[in-house]
Amino acid sequence: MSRSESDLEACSREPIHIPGAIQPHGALVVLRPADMAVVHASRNALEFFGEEVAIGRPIGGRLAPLVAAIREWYASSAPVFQSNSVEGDLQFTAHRSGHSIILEAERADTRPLEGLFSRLRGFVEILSTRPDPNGSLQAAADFIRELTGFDRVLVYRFDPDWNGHVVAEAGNGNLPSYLDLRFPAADIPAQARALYASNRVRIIPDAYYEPIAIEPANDPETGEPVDLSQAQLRSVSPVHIEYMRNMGTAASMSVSVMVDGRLWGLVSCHSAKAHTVAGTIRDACDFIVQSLAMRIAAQVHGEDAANRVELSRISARLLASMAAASSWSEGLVQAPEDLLAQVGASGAAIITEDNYAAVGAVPAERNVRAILEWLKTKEDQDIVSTNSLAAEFPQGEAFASEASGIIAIRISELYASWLIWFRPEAVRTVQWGGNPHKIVREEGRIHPRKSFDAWREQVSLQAVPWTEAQLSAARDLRGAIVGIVLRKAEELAELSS
Ligand code: BLA
Repeated sequence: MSRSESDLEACSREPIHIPGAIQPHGALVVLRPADMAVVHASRNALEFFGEEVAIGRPIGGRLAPLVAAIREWYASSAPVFQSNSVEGDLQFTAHRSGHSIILEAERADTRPLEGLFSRLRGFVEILSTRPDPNGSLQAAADFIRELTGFDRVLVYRFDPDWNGHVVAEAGNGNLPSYLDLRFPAADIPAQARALYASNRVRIIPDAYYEPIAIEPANDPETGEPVDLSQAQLRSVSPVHIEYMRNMGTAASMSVSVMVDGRLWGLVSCHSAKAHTVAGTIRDACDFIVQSLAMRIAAQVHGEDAANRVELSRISARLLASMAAASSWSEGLVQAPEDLLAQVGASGAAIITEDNYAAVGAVPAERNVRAILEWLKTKEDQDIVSTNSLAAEFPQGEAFASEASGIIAIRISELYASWLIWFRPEAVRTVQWGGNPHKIVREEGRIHPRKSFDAWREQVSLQAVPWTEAQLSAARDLRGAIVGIVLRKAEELAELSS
């Protein structure tokens, strides 16, 4: 069965922030700030917090110093509270959730973190001195693997459609290599990606865990379930647990790579057997990944700036050429290389009331005119673009080799003047981690695929997608041409008056 829209929607509708349960490697209580009374507690609270914690009663006794510290933090603006137990065996973390405080306890790492800071410094050094960005991705994967002891660490990058691509990997051979494989967007549905953009680190030490319920399920005052968006121990989606088991991974940790406020990718770690990483090391991983993200952002900004400079040179030459010619269309045709370079196209056609001109690789004129008829049906759009013309305009399949990608800009409504850029079909082979079209549906529910063996797909009738920058360059040129056309019209009007 192939993946349908509704399958994907079903995945992204699961409210993963309110599972009503936690994973068993720690315990959680929800406190009312006014009196530090326990409103909710996970069923295993006794095991971690001791008898001082009981639903409906303020925390006190042996935990009084902890409560005092939490009060002090609550009055401050720090987002997260962290402290170790007096014995040093537990790590407490607290954060605000609505009008409540969520306090979590986990086993602390009692091993000394010898040399962690000097190793972190060494890593930042590598980032700042390695000019090639792939070297930084690899260095981060290597370092995180060494620090956490996971079997395999992947750097996973999202494409504009939210499919993922494994761009770096460090492993010890216990798990198969996924380097260079792609994974479909639905593997990490939209609500999970949104959550991961705000809460950057998550761990599932044992995919065979039994969830621990939070009691009571709903707040007696508000009737709302506990929002675990920012919790460390949140019990994870059963679909994802199944996914991990199918993948042969019993443990997973992933850290969000945020670039310019957007989820760029994840550093995703796995082990074949259950494996845990203490909070301190997870924090170090977050630091490593955010340092990597800054390096990536610097790279992206550098490339953008260089492209903008190049583009402004091209645009300036096109404007000069149009100004010198008797018409805008003639001006563009006289600078064919710049016309194509403006958006990175292989061909362009200009259709005006009384003229037809083409440069580079374009379909036959009658086919361009057929595209034009289709464009005219898009009355409200001044710019139309696609990287798969045949998908929207089936007739286009016949000339996909010149025109799988188009950007069309409407210059004049009145005379149906258009400039259309073309890109050829780029047949490519995508190597997926398992057949992404194979969705398993049993008992009325969607299940993740069972095999993640490399699966090759030939993608045809598609061009290399236009980038945001190229579309905006097309829009800019349209603005310039429309300006010229208007000015010409005014001059003509003045002459004739
Ligand atoms: C979550 N899916 C995730 C996460 C990853 C992946 C990394 C984050 C949780 C974690 O760190 O383990 C996917 N894991 C991958 C990918 C690779 C990997 C792509 O190792 C590749 C190397 N998943 C499905 C389908 C659905 C689905 C069909 O395959 C929906 C029906 C859902 N995935 C799903 C959900 C979550 C998830 C709901 C959120 C889990 C949570 O945080 O509660």
